[in-house]
Amino acid sequence: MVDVQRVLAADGSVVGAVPDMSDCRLRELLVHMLRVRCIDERMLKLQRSGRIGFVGSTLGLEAAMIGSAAALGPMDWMWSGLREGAAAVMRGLPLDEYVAQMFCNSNDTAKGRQMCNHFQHAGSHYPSWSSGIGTQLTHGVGAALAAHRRGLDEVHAIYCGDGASSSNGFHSGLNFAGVWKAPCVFVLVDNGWAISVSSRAQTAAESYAAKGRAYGVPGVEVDGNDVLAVHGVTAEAVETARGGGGPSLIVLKTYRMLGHSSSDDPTRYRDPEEVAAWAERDPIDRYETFLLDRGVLEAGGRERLAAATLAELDEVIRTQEAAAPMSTRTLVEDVYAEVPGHLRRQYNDFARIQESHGEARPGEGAFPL
Ligand SMILES: Cc1ncc(C[n+]2csc(CCOP(=O)(O)OP(=O)(O)O)c2C)c(N)n1
Ligand SMILES: [Mg+2]
Repeated sequence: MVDVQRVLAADGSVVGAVPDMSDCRLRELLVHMLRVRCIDERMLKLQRSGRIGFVGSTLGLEAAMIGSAAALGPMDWMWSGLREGAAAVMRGLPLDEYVAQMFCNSNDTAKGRQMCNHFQHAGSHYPSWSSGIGTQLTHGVGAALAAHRRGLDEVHAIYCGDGASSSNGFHSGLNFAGVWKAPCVFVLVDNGWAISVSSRAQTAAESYAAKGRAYGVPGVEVDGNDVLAVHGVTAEAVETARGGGGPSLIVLKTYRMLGHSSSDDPTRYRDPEEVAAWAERDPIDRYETFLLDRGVLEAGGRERLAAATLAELDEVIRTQEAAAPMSTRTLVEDVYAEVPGHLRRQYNDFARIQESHGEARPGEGAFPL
């Protein structure tokens, strides 16, 4: 049996060593977790009302995401799995860029080359998500190693899900990192499910943390709904990696409260009692109780913080929903310094068809040949 590291019990009582953090920093963690939840709530509503196409919910994962990402410095890198977009907001991804990506409008920095809900932000060292499971592990390790060889003080946090632990990238990534002592931290978010495959059915290993052993990468399991435990363990692993001590594998035990995505119906494959049991371990309720007991949060503080975030979000949504769609011309741009003749001809044909179906404004972006 692997011990699960914990600072706060599910009822918010203290059962481990509280990390040495100022009251202001402790409160900040709650603010960011609430932002994750508010963003999730608003995006789901937009999707359900047909205003955006797709959402991968993060309900229940707030402590795992924020506790771990908050342990990184601004020079460090964060390689997302499938659900850490709101942690990038904490690291500097502007909220309007986040929402623009959800609408895939003309402000989307991915220029519509990703499906929505796949973020990137160069400014905060947050590379673009990959829908292909597990690819980020080898990319992240390579980048960590390159940074080390160039003498840069960077740690690369590489996230993946329980399902991704069965991908090729997981094994080559951990092996590569172990052999070369790459300055990285693997954050495996075990949220109970990989679409409809239960985490228990994903592996015959005694635990996900034990998987690191084969590669000489020490593994630890943490209560992923306990933001203080997640933060403390990640901070230690980041320090080790920064000091040349090599990579670690952190397994965050948490739960995906809603479906895999807005296209999924989880009631078809999981027991409502399991979901109800995890609702009792809500990461925000737990942390709120701790902060109230400690006098760092005032009664009604959570509601006021959430209301302010929702108001900010609604303003951003209004602006981004009204923004122009991405120009279809971007389909053929950015590959060649100058769009070659054969692509211009194909695009012009396409633009004519779009116009005749009323799906594009007259002459939109057509290339004069
Ligand atoms: C290489 C590859 N295989 C299969 C899929 C289909 N797929 C998308 S998400 C997913 C499950 C991912 O589960 P997990 O890693 O636990 O992440 P979570 O969705 O729980 O955050 C699968 C199998 C894919 N995107 N890429
Ligand atoms: Mg999962």
